Amino acid sequence: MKWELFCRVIDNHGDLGVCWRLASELARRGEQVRLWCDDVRALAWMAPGGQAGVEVLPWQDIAPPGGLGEVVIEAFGCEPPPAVLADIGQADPAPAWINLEYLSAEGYVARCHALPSPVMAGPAAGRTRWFFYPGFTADTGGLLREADLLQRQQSFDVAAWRARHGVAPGTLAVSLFCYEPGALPDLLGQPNVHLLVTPGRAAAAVRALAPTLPVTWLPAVPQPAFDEMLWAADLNFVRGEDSLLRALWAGQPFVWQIYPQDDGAHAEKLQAFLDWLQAPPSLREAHAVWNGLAPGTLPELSPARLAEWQDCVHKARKTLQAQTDLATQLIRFAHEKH
Ligand code: TRH
Repeated sequence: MKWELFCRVIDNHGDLGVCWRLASELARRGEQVRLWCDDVRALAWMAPGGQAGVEVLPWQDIAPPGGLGEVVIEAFGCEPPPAVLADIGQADPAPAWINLEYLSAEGYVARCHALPSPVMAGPAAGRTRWFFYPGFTADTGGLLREADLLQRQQSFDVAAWRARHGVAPGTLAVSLFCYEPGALPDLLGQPNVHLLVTPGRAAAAVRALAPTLPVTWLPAVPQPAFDEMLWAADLNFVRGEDSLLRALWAGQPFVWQIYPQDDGAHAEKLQAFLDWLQAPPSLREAHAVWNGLAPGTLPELSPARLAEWQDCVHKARKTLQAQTDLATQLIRFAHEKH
């Protein structure tokens, strides 16, 4: 099928990061995707090689050249431009029009997944838009997982990566992709740590604290190389949406800095995720402190503690691997609704 995927970048890299992973995975499965985005600058490092089957276009208020695709996806509730809405209103048959939502482990996700939302006004009046919720349980839209992910991971050389990045044998390699967590000084004070710092906000936050421990300042790398960093580290600090999922697939212990919301809704969202994860108390405590939701300091990163966290991640990953991935579900859903 032909897919029109609309993405607006609000801030940071998750909006485009998720859309690019989805677009390229759909294309690898034989779909044809046009990705319409208002700010594609990050693709220069996230996906410098592009992907056969994905055409990237600037966000513009025009009818899609050559006719509207059979599927229209608006990512995270960004409404397509009026000319596209007019096409949706007129196309016969109507396209499968899908709102791809943010990822959450909260209970409303399963309740709202795949619900219709009839459009009452505007150029697409009379059409139906469908909610598609990614999620961690079988009654949701599932999670993005490339068909070749496991194979790529199995053939990856962890030791070579660590040597290339100057990680001395016996040190704890900790990757850092975060905003500005108040508990960052705690992490910098942990013994025997080698920090792998991603560029942007994480690097600025670390630089401001003048760390004394060994640090590798990483460049911005393509998504597959970002995944490799997560596979190579002993502990991953991730943030937002896409890197959380990648940390889960990596199977290494991780601590997630959730995207903070003004109304504080992120606290409940984090809780729901930790409940789903069946996180042990020390991992919950680390999340509370790292997200500024509880006073205190990060627990010591001892080998026994990291082994406990890893065990928890492995169990969760195994459950997820038995579920149908998002691209498979989305293709099925689009066929059904077209
Ligand atoms: O950048 P983020 O904080 O994005 C956030 C979240 O998506 C959040 O839910 C959303 O509301 C907000 O943006 C607007 O974190 P996230 O989601 O992990 O996205 C980062 C992307 O950047 C991810 O696809 C991985 C990619 N990346 C690389 O490909 N290479 C790199 O070197 C780095 C540092 C990141």
